[in-house]
Amino acid sequence: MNDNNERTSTPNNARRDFLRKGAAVGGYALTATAPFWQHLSLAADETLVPFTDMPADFTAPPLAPGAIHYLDSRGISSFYTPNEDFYIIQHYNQPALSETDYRLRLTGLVDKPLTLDLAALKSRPKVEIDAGFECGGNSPRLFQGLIGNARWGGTPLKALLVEAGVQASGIEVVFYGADRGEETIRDIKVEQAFGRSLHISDALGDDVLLAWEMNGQPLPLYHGAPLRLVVPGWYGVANVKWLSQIHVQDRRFMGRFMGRDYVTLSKQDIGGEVRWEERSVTRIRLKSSIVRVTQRGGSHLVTGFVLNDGTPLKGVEVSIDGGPWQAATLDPNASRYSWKLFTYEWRGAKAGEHTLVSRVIDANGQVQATPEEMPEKPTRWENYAQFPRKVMIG
Ligand SMILES: Nc1nc2c(c(=O)[nH]1)N[C@H]1C(S)=C(S)[C@@H](COP(=O)(O)O)O[C@H]1N2
Ligand SMILES: [Mo]
Repeated sequence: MNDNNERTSTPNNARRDFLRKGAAVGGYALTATAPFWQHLSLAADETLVPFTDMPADFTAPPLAPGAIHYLDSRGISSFYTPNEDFYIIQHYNQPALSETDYRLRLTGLVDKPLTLDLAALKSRPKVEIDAGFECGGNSPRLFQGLIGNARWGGTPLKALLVEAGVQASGIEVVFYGADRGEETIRDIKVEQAFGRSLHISDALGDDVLLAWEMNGQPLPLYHGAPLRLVVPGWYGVANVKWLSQIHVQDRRFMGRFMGRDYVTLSKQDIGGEVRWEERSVTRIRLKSSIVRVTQRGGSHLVTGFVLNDGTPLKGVEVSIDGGPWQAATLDPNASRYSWKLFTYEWRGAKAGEHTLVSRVIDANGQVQATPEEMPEKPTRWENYAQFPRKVMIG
C-alpha cells in the first residue's frame, strides 16, 4: 500500500478497466495474477451468492431531492464510487447555490478576514486526494450502504488559514454550511446552519481540502456544490457541504452536530473509573466488512472494504464458519485515506449455509473488535464491530 495518491488509473480510465474483463474462464484461481480491479465488476459467467441475512428485495433507493441515498454494497464494483451512487446524508435542506453569487468568508480571530468567490478559490493551488468515508451512523442495518470513496479536487485549507493569519487565541475553526434548519434548544426555537468544527491543530493538517471537484466532475449539488470541506480519515459528518463560512474562535464550538448529535455515548474506563462517556464523532474507527460473495466456475470470491483514520494496515483476514483466520488480499493501489477493498478466494465451499466474517488489523496491532468486545454503546454512532454475514451456497 503506498502512502501517496498516485494511482495507475484515473477515475475515467478506471471505469474502462472494469469493463475489460479477464479473458480467463473457469474460476478465480486462473485470474489470480490479473489486476486487482478486474475482480470487482461481475463477469458474464459470474453470479452473486445470495446473503441469507439480507431481505431478498433489498435495493438502493434512486436519487431523490431531499432523501437519503445509500449503496447496495453488493454492487461495489469500482475503486471510485460513481458520483450518482455515492451515499447522501443531509440534515436540513439541499441549498442550490449560484456559482456566480457564491462567496466563502473567513472570519473571526484572524489578522486578515477573507472573502473569496469561486474563481478566486479555483485559482489557488489545486491538489487531488483519494478519500473514502462512511456516515458515523453506518451499520449492518443498511448492510454498510452509507459509504463511498472518491477522488476530491480542491485547495488545501491550511494555506488559506496561514494567509489569513490565525491569531494565538484562535483554537477552534468552525465550518458553516449554507443549509439551515430549525432547532429546539430547551424549548427555544432557533434557526441554525449546519456547523461542525475542528481544533486548530486538525484544521492545519496537510490533507484537509476545500473541494470543488468529485471524481473529476464539478461537485454535485447533493454533495455540497459548489464547495465542501474534505477531512480525510474522518467520518462523513466532518465533511461540511455547501461550505459558506469558516470562523476562527477562542473556545469550543458546541453546535448540534458537535455537542448533541453525532455524540457517541459509551461505557469506558476513564483512568480507572468506569464512566458513561460522551464523545463527538471524529476520526474513522478501524473497520472492515464483507459486502459480497461471488461464484464463478465453482470457485468463490469474497469481497469487502476497510475504512480507518489513515493508520497503515497490517492486514485483513476472513474466517469461515468459525474456522481459522485466513489472510485476504488488499487492493495494492489503495492509498492512505482511500477505502481499501479486499478479496479472499474461498476454496472448497460446500453446499449449504455458511457464516463469513472479516477483521482488519492495523500496524499498531489494533484488531477490529468483535460485537462482544464492543463497549456498551446505546447510541448508534461508530458501529465498527466485525459483521458476520450468512450466505447460501447452492
Ligand atoms: N452542510 C452540511 N454538510 C454535511 C451534512 C449536512 O447535513 N449539511 N451532513 C454530513 C453528514 S452526517 C455526512 S455523513 C456527510 C455525507 O456526505 P455526502 O452526502 O456527500 O455523502 O456530509 C456531512 N456534511
Ligand atoms: Mo452522517
